[in-house]
This record gives sequence, C-alpha cells and structure tokens, in this order.
Amino acid sequence: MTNLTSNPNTEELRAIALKHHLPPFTDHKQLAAEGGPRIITNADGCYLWDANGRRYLDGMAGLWCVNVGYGRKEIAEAAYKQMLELPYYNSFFKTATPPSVDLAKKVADLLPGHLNQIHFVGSGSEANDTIARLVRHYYNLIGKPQKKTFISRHNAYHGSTMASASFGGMAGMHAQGDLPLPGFVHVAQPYWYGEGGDLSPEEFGIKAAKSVEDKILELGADKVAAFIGEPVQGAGGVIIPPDTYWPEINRICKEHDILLIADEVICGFGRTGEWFGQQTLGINADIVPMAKGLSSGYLPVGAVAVSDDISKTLKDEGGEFAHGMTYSGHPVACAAALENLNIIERENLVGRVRDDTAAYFNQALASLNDLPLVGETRSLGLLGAIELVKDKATRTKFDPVGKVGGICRDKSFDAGLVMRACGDIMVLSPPLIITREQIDELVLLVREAVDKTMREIAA
Ligand code: PXG
Repeated sequence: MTNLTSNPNTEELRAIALKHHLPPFTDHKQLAAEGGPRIITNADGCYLWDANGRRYLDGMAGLWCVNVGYGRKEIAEAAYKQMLELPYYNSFFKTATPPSVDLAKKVADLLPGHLNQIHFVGSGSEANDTIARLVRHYYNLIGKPQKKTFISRHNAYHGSTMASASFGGMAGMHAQGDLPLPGFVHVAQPYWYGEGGDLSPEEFGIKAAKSVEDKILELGADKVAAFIGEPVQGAGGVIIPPDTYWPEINRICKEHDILLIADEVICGFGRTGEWFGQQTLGINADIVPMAKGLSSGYLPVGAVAVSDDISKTLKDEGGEFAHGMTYSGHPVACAAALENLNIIERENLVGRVRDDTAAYFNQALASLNDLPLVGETRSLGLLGAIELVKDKATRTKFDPVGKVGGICRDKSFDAGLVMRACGDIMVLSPPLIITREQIDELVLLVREAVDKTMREIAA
C-alpha cells in the first residue's frame, strides 16, 4: 500500500473518514487496518493526484465514467450558468426545464431510430429499478399480467438497489439483503475464457445464449417479461461475448416475444467505439438504461430509453405512470450532460476510439501475454481485461479467487496506475481521450504491477 502519512491534513481527513464516513463497496475493517482511505484531491485529463501530490494514471476513468477526462471547464461553466438561471425545478405534474427537454432530444437522436422516449433518473441503479416497474406496468397494460419474470445472467452488474441488484447476478450482493427479489432469475454468462471448457468461443456463445432460451421454455414464455444484459459485462470482468452470442439472443427474444434490455451504463457514449454497445455488437434493444458516460460523471444523471412501441402503450393506455424521483431530469445535471455530449461530438471521441485507439489498446494489452501470470488479454473499444491465472495452458484460476487480483491492484496503485480487480481479472476503462503515448505508459505500469505481483506470490 502507498503510504499517505506525510501530510498531516491528510491524516486528519483519513481519521475523520474512518470515524464518520461509511463508504460503498468497502471492507470497513480492512480500511481501518490500513489507516483510512486514499484521499484523491484533484485531477486533469487522464490523471489523478492524491493529497500528497502523487500522480496516478486513471486507467478506470473514475468508475468507468469519466469519458471526456477530467478538468473540462466547459462542463463546469454549463453547470454554473444553469445554477444561476434555474438551479432546480422538476419534471413532475406537467412541467419541464429546457436542459431536460434538450437532453432527451439529444439522447434520442444518438440512439437507434426506434428509441425516442427518454425518462431521466439519477443513476444507473435508478434506471434499472425504473425499468422493473415500467416493464411490469407495460405488461399489465397490454393484458399480459402473467408476463413478469426477468431473466439476467450470473455475474452481471446492474446496480445496487433492491431491484437493480436483483437484475444483477453477483452472489456476494445477493447474500446481503435476501436477494434476488421474486421474479428475477439468472442464467449462464457468455464468459468463454472462464467457462467455455473445450468448446470454441463460437460454440460456447451459442450455448450461453441457449441457456436463455432453456429458461424461457422452462418458465413458459407467457411468464417471461424481459431479458437484460450488458453488451459487454463490465464489473463482471470485461466479459466480451463471442460473436455468436448476441445475434442468437436477438433471435430468442424476438421468437418468444420477450423484451430485450441492453444495459448501456458502461458501454454507452463511446466506450466500445460506437455511441452505444448495442451498435458495436448488433443488439436489437427495446429498452436502454444509461448513466456514467452520459455526463462523464461530472454530475449524477441516468436515463431510460424505451422503444416507440412501448412508449405508445404507456402514453395511450397508461394513465399516470406513478414513478419518479425529486431529481429526475435535474436541470443542472442535464446541462452538464449536454455539454459533455457536445465535447464527445466536437472532439470526435467516438470515431477516435473506433478508428485509432481501440486497436492500439488491444495490441498494447496483447504485449503483456509474455508474462507467466497473464492467461489472456482482451479488449473491445477502450474496455480491457487481463486474466491473471495459475496455469496459462489449462486456463486454471487461482484458489481462492480474488487474492492475486487484490495484490495486483495494490501494486498498480504503488506504480501510479488505477486499475481495478474483478476477482483475478484486472480491468481497464480509461478516459476516451487517452493518447497512444498514454496507452504505452499505461501498459508499462500494468507490466510493473503484474511483475511485482508475481514476485510477491512467489515469495
Ligand atoms: N449497470 C451497469 C452495467 C453498471 O456497470 C450500474 C448499472 C449501476 O449504476 P450506478 O450509477 O447506480 O452505480 C452499473 C454501475 C465497479 C463498479 O467497481 C461498477 C459500477 C458501479 C460501481 C462500481 O466495477 N457499475
């Protein structure tokens, strides 16, 4: 662990944090043993600085979200201007604000043609919670009240609230809070490296998709509302499905009359080299939750897009949809998001990922394959993964899972790189502005971290 003891003010902050701050996804006992959190104080472009002035290359764009990089004055100015003009007003009861209307149009214009109606929320979790209610409401309206069960995948991440964690397939999360809620079931993930066995990736893609169809047949299609999937699973370890997977899912959903929800919270807004992961992977989505890259994390905002078919039913037959949060369509968050999307367009960040940095990043990661610990590297757009394994030849993982990944994450912080560990899969999701030179720097730091991890586990 990097030692943060040199700045007395930092030490005070860390002590106060331990005393008063209950942070998310943290082992509190372990945090206390390490003296408190690492305090991050400022950032610019692809770099972060901690309270002691140490610089880190942010290989995770915050939490997969700061697509345009840090330090964008235009976004701060857009938010400031909006705060002076109208810091808050809601979208309830037949009102709206200019930024929320403008952002709805902008997002609809970016999405495929049949997705034109946008409902705003504050986060990806809220987006998925909203979808659970909206879809069940929809099926009641069209006279199919039995069609209520959601199918998702093991090791999926769709958020932390009761419904979104139920959509998710994280066993550790289900164990806390008695989840999943009734009506949420899970099937195989399309994770060839970890679960494909002797099948080719193509064969395994079909097999994983078939597990959705098997579940539909088991439950009865008249009981199944929707299938939800991240185009590429992010928090599950950047699981890039085989090419055969999504076309088969499209077919299955269509054939059995099941709605398809493509969770674009990570994959949206340029991450995969198109505006949306569904475009990169050819997914025919009916409903699309979004967040993160929508505002590059500058302010909290999420959204749900629904197809014209669904929105027509909701509007024509639905009466009042009794759902919404105080901050749904918050004008300042929407103004920041609009400016963020302007930057992505102005700087052609989507094209830059697609035509240049995606391939460069892929090759740079592949250069790590000579390391004995590296079983596989994979990437799509600027989403990357490095599998740390016990035995490359047999794709055998370490036991217990997560220990080696945890060491590697700490070593990468020590080296000056933020890289996340999903179990023993090291994942990367840098800002879309990252340059080739910075990708070279990133991969050198990854090599250093993996090297040091190897030496520590050998010792
Ligand atoms: N869907 C997906 C695909 C996500 O990745 C959410 C929904 C929920 O979004 P909110 O805004 O409610 O967090 C996410 C969030 C991690 C990590 O460590 C990943 C997420 C959030 C926090 C941590 O990988 N993804």
